[in-house]
Amino acid sequence: MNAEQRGFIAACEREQLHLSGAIQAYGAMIVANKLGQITHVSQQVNDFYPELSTASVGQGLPDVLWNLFRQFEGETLWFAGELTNGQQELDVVLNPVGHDHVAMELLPSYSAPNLRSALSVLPNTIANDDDLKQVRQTLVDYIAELTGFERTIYYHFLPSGDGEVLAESCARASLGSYLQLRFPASDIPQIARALYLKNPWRCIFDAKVESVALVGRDNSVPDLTHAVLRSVSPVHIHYMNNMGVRSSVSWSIAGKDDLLALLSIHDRQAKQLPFNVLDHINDIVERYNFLLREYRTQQRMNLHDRLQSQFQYFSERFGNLSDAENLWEELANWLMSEFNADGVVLKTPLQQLSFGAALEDHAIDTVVEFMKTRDDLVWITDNLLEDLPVVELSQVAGVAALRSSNQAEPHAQLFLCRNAELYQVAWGGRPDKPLESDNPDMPISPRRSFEKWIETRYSFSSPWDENTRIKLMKMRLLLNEF
Ligand code: BLA
Repeated sequence: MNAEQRGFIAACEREQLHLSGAIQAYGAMIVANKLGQITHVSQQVNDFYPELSTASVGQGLPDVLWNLFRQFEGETLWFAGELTNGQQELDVVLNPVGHDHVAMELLPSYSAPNLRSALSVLPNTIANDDDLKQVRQTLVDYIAELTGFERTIYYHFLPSGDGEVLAESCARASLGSYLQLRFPASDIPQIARALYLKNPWRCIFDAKVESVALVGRDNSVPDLTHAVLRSVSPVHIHYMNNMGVRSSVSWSIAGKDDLLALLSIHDRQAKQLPFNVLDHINDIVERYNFLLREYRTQQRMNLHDRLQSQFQYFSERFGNLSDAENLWEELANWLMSEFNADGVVLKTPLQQLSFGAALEDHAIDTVVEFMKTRDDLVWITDNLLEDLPVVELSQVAGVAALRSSNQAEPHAQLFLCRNAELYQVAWGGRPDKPLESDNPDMPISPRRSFEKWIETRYSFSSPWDENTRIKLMKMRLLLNEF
C-alpha cells in the first residue's frame, strides 16, 4: 500500500459517522429538545408530514407527535403503522440524541408477517465447537429464508481485526459466495464497529437513495448514534456499489463489550423489512449472543482450570529446589505444547533460558526495548519482521511476549516463538488495493474487485489464537517464581 492509500484509510478511521448531519432519504427526521420544541428537521420532512417544514424549527411538536414523544423514557420506542399521511402508512421511531434531545423518525411502514417464537429457532445450549458451527448455520439459514435477501453471511472478526465469513446462505443465481473468504480490518473502521456495540442493527435499505440534510436554527449537528436513518458514509456506499450490493442490514454479534461478528444480509435490489421482522431477528440474534457468551464463558473456565492445575504443579516443584535443573525443561515443554510454540525464552535479570527454536539474543533485546515503550504487558505478532524489523532474519516469525507487571524492579519476560510457515489465505479481493477510481470526487476508493484472491504467506507464523493473550496474562504468576 502506498502513502496515499494509507492516508485514505486513516481518513476513513477519522470520519465521525454519527455527526454526518444527514439521513437516508427514504424516511424523515424531526429532532426535539426535552420540552418538545423542534430543533432540527430533515429538509424533505414536508413530503412525509405535510404539517411540518423547515420553517417548523423552533416550534413545538404537532399534537400527534407530542403524544408519542411524551411516552419516551430514554430507550428506543417503535410505533409501527402509527401515522398515515394520506399516501402511505408510517412507523414512528424514537431514539435518544445526546443526553437531552430525541429523534423522531418517520419511516414507510410495511405489513407485518406472522412469525415463529424466537425461542424455537435455536437450541438451548452449545456444547462444543461442532455444535457452535451448526448453530451458526441454523441462524444464517433461518434469516436467509425469513428475509428473502440473496445472501446472508456470518462475518467473524479475527484477533487482527480482519474478518472471515464463517457461514453463509446464498439464494440460487445470487450475488456469489464469500464463504471462508477473508476481508481486511480497514473495510469496517473502528468508529463503525463502535456503533455496532451501541445499536443492535444497522439498515441500509437502498444504497442508491440520496442522503438529505438536517436543518436547524444554528450550526449544531445532532448526534445520530442511535438513529435508524443515519446517512451512510460515501465510502461505504462506494464499497456496496463495488460489491454489487444495493441493500444490506447487519446485526451485531457481541460479547460483553467486544464486537465478535456481524450477521449481514445483502441484496442486489433495494429491499425493506417490516419492523416486526427486524425485531424478531434481533430477538434471535440476542438469543444467539447469549448462547455464545455462555459457551465462551464455559470454555474460559475450562481453560482457567487447566492452567490453574498446572500452576499448582509447577509452584510445588519450584518449592523443591533440588528439582530446579529439570524444571526449566519441563516448564518449557509444557509452555510449548500449551501455546503450540516451537520455542520459548525466559529472560530474567539474572539469566536467560532458551528452549527449542527460539529468538536470537539480539532479537530478544529489540523486543524487550520495544515492549518498554508500551503500556501493555503482552505483545503478540505473527509477522515479526514486518511489525518490528529486527536486525537479522531468523526462522522465528511469531512471537507472543509477556513482561511482568513490576515496573520498578528489573523484570522477567517470557517469549513464545513460532517458526515461519508457508500458508495461503483466501481474500475477498486484494486487501492491499484501495484503488484509483473513476469517480473524480473520490480519487481513491474501496477496492473494485471482490474476486477471490489467494495470498501466499512466507514471512508469517501460523496465527496465534484468541486465547493467547488471556493465557499469557495468567502466566504472570509464573514469572514471579523466577
Ligand atoms: C461499514 N463495512 C461496513 C459494514 C460492513 C462492511 C458489513 C457495516 C454496514 C453494512 O451492514 O453494510 C464491510 N461488508 C463488509 C465486509 C463484508 C461485507 C468486510 O459484506 C464481507 C463479506 N470501507 C472500506 C474502506 C473504508 C470503509 C477502505 O472498504 C474506509 C477506509 C468504510 N465501512 C466503511 C464505513 C462504514 C463501513 C465508513 C460505516 C458505514 C455506515 O454505517 O455509515
